[in-house]
Amino acid sequence: MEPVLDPQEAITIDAHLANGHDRSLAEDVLDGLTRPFKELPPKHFYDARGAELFDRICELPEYYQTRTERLILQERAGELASVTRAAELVELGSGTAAKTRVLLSALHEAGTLERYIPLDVTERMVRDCAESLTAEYPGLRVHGVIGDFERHLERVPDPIGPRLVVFLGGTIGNFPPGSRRRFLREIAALLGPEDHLLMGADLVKDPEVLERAYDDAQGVTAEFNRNLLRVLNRELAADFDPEDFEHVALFDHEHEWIEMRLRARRAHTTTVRALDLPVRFEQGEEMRTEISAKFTRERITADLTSAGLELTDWLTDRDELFALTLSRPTAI
Ligand code: SAH
Ligand code: AVI
Repeated sequence: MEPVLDPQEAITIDAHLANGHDRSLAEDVLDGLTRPFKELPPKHFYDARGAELFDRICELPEYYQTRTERLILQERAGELASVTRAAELVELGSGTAAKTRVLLSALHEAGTLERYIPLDVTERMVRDCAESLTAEYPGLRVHGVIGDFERHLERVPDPIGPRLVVFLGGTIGNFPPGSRRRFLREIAALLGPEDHLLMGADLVKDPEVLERAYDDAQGVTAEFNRNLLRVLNRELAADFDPEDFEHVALFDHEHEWIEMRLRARRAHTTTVRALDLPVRFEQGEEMRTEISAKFTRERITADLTSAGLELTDWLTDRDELFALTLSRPTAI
């Protein structure tokens, strides 16, 4: 018999954002919009509307990443469950945990899974996911962490047994190379000698395929990009007209990453009233809103090694569009 847990016992939620997140948005805007080349970090895309638009992106024919990663997980989840024997799964940037269910089911069937720890900046997603997963997996405890994975990793609760940390979707590609390695070191600090990290990485491929994935025919990614301006309007009383900006997605061959930008259609000045900050845009001026790095096996292995992690398995699809890396702390 599965143990039956009272929903109140099964779910714990820790919230670490409160006003802190607003402060980080204000700091990022003050820093990023006063630079000669304007830039904002991608974590601010994900308010309720941004999260919904991201879900729609995942269903787009051009956005091969989600379905490919899901397929790899479906093919290999049983094996991952028996190798890791994880009692808990910690997920960074968990979102709706749609693909995670494949892993949770395999660990549940293997009889090792006790706890799931989703960590995400979007409060609603952490709460909804805790409720649905405790209903779907009898006996599972969910300890949700509403937080910023760049600031709150030390708030992940202490382990209760073998741990599997997962970082899916290729979100590691949204870090520039230097911070990527620093972040991987911080993730490594969550792992004991028997624990594992499973991380998704989008692979280098035909630039046309990549650019289409970030500039889809229906314009969903364009709307996701422009949603950032709506976040600034709401949170910081800015007066952007999103229609003043055009969505740009291009592959940077030198760095092997996609850049998303917003290009001003006309010269104008907006005001971020909460910061008393006028921001001037010239016609055609571009603001960078995201990088999404594409990897080779060599590059991701080098990043993991520099963080004290050794690659133990490389899981990919037949066309090598996407890969999942399984790694663990390097034995000393
Ligand atoms: N893991 C899911 C979602 C990927 S989208 C998937 O593979 O489909 C990126 C997710 O990371 C979003 O849910 C977003 O809210 C979250 N996120 C982005 N930046 C974050 C940050 N700095 N800290 C915590 N979560 C973040
Ligand atoms: C979350 N992250 C991995 C996505 C990506 O592909 O870099 C975000 C995204 N941006 C545009 N489309 C999807």
